[in-house]
Amino acid sequence: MLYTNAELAAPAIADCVRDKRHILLITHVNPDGDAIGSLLGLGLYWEQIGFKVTMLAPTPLPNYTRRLSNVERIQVYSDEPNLPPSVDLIALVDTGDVQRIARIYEEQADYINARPMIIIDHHATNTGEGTVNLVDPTLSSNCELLYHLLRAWDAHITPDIATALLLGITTDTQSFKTSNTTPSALRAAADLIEQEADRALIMRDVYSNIPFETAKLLSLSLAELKRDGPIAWTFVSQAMQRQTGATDDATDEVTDYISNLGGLKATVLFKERRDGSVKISLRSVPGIDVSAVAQHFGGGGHRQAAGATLSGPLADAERRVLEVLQATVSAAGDSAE
Ligand SMILES: [Mn+2]
Repeated sequence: MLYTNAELAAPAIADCVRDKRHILLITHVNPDGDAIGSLLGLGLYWEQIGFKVTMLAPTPLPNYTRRLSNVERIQVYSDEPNLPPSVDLIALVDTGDVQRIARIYEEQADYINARPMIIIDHHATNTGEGTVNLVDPTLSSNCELLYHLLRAWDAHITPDIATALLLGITTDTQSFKTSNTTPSALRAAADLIEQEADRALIMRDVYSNIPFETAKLLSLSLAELKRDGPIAWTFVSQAMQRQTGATDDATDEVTDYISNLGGLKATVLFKERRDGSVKISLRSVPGIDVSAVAQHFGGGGHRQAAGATLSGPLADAERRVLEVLQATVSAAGDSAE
């Protein structure tokens, strides 16, 4: 059964859970704030009403979730690939399809197929392959969806649950900046703050937590920033990464920074990988579809945020991508904001 609304799904999910004892919650590979918030928000609630709960992420957690209370309860499959035999129900959260749980699905298909599964997700592409499915793509985040589900169940939302759910709404809306920042998302966030969500902890850890090495990398990369009319771009080389000691994900900070510059229609970051290939991260204003540019180079993504991997060297990749991007921006003319 596939539900698209939390109120309608609430009784069916409660029925499915009622006679179970041990629930395994799983989220997607490279978990983000919404994934971790979903594990903790739902996991802590089910624990509170008497279930044994195991929370599992396929790969390690992002740094900014490290100080959430109970986060140490989340097991990382790539560190410890043993699933408890006593589990009698699986719940998949914030995960568009089973491929997104990566190695867990590849190595544990029999284990997973032998158990009933609840799917709770907000990705439009989710086809609802579980025993009971709740997929609402109109919401900002999976944590907002869980918020509505908990409210429909009349659940007691503890401060820890509220903090977990607020984290997901905050990160999936990029701190209430993106177009999915709906009145409903803001109302859910307001209610969670009333339930004593630790908003200050989220803000500090998500936004005021940039490592020193990342800042040094950002400065080197911004020194190379170039502009041609409505397009700006820069690169991160392996030499820059070695020189600063910045981690691999530090380049996200560069992508974010240049995408927030005013007066541009599109930006690209070229990142040289260890094997010499070049990863591109494209961003654009509405009206410029950079996913088409990414697809041209065998990648993909969303209209306003997309990526691909090309063969190097850097200068060669720059020339090839800028040519296609310039054509795309010119074709859009003045219709793009
Ligand atoms: Mn999400």
